[in-house]
Amino acid sequence: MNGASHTGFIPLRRLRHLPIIASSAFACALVALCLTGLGGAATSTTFTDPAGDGGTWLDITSVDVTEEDDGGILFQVNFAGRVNWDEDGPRVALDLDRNPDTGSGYYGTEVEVAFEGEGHAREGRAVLYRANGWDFRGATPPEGWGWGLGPHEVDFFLSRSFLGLAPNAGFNLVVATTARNPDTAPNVGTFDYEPVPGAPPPQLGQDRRPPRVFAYDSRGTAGQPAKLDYWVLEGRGKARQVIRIFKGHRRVATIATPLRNVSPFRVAHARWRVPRGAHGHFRYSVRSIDAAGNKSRLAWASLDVR
Ligand SMILES: [Ca+2]
Ligand SMILES: [Ca+2]
Ligand SMILES: [Ca+2]
Repeated sequence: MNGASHTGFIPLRRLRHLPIIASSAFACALVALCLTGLGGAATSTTFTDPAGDGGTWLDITSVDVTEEDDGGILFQVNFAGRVNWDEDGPRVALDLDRNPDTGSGYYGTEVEVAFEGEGHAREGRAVLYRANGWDFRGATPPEGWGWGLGPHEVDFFLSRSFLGLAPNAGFNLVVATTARNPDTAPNVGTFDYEPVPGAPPPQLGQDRRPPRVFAYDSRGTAGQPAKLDYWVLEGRGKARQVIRIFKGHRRVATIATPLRNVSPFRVAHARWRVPRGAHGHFRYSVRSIDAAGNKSRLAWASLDVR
């Protein structure tokens, strides 16, 4: 994902918070102690992700969700390599109503907690966001929330009451690293977390929310394929795109993709071979259509050909 596109979605606003766990080499041990001290029995569910698919320094291998009797939930994100605390770390996004058609563009998640690295002369820390339309907005963390770092893990700790979750309510979650080519767990869509074993996920109604699409100014060379960048947000993670390329008011090409997985964590692109002898300013539009046939608005960007 390119930085420019990301800026509009991940708010850069920094919020103050009160971590119960400082950023230190012993943070994980403290998390464990904390949890042990807070309540009695804990139950843990592990979601795995392949190693080696990250393509970045952070390669997720698993996500553990551990529940305490008192309603605390620990999210432990585990990595194949060592965590570099200077860099922005993983984000955990939660679809609390288990409805991909409500909430943010990250598969309909309502809450996101993310680790922001130690760059820019400040300490690394966790930040909390709540969905605001398709986007997220910084939120004030509750008392008693926490986060921790280990050589191979980043942990977040939140309570069911803060998340508005009933004691046995399930939720969906997705974890993603912050990178141009991020690793996500799962690779497509969200994990279905069900604290009551065997309980089926809720039935979804008709998808009535169209995708949202952004297009990014691109450059091309006559006679060469040009990359037309765009970014699709669709709660259910499947859409097809129609890309139309114009010179002035004249349409010069149309590209249609099949219905396929679209990740909100990646910028996608279509390739168009620029005709020989073409030059100057072109424009292109992108429309995204989800599996139910809901159509996005048109997104426009320029294609400058040298
Ligand atoms: Ca991985
Ligand atoms: Ca939702
Ligand atoms: Ca939809």
